[in-house]
Amino acid sequence: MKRWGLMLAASISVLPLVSCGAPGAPDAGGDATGEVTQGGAANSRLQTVLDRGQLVCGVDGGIPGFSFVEGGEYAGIDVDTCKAVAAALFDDPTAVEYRDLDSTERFEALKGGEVDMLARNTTWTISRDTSVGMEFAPTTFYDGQGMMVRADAGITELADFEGKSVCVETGTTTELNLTDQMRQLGVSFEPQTFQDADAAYAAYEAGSCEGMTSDKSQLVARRSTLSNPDEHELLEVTMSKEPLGPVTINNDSAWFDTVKWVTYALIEAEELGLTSANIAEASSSEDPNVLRFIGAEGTLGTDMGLPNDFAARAVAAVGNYGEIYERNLGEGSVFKLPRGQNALWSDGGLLYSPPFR
Ligand SMILES: N[C@@H](CCC(=O)N[C@@H](CS)C(=O)NCC(=O)O)C(=O)O
Repeated sequence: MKRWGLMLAASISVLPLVSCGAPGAPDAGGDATGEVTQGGAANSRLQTVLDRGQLVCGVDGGIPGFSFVEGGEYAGIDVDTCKAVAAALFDDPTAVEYRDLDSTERFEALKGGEVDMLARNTTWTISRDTSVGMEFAPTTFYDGQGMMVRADAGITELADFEGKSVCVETGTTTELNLTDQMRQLGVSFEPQTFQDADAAYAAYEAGSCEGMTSDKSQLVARRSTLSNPDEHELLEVTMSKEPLGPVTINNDSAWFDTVKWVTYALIEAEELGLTSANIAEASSSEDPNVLRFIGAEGTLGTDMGLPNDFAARAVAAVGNYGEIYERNLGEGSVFKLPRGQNALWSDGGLLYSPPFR
């Protein structure tokens, strides 16, 4: 298989920002309804989740490395995000009910309150963030759209799809990017759309389309489940930017802040050198950043309506981002994907947490 290339890293410049707020006096939070939700769970889904004692997390459920049932248990990088939130709230990473959602039902499930959050390979786009009514927590996997073909198909670039067909799942950025790319290249191809990923991959495997397109991480993961993985390869092409991360509903800043800062906590822990193995001893650290992070000093957690040690609980349960990545997608997994853009900013990647201050 051709190694899937990393997307061109967007160059990011890091500007020092100076906060003028008094220490320990967080800015008042508000939302589009004008409702002030800072520092508490009242009228927020945060309270609903706390009262229920369990998080309902919408996942894909069919993507090894992201969310997949193995030996009766959900596992993957998306699943670990759900577990981290449950651990932060309840000190119990198992306090999660998972709901498998397909691409077309995911946003309605969130809007209808059927799930509290999505951790489901969902790309952050302007329309989803605005008109669709979602809030995007930090990106947990920087991806890009790829194309899988049979190794012996004689297809080496998108232009080779003239008169050929591509299987794609409907309701995705994938479907839209594919149309854009082929239009730009002037290639007439036949899209075969499916609502269900299993049906799309089955059609591709049965030869009813010459190409299968999706986020590259998914293609790599799904390729491992085909009958003869070595007969399929990914083209050296990246059609889009696909920043994937957790999602909550608009106009609930207390809940959005919870999911956002638990996610950041996993990234910040890696930067601070805090792991599932050493977090229990972190209270003996002399680094004020560590002490604030774990809640041994300050009131960062309680100011948000969370346990003050919410970040430490999340890391104790699932590890820092680096541990999560290695276990599910990196060297500790069958995929052995290099970190690439998913490395910390300080290692040349794109992962960056604002300060825990
Ligand atoms: N990241 C893209 C695609 C997400 C997506 O739902 N992709 C489909 C495949 S194109 C999927 O995950 N199917 C489930 C699976 O592969 O098991 C988006 O947010 O629209």
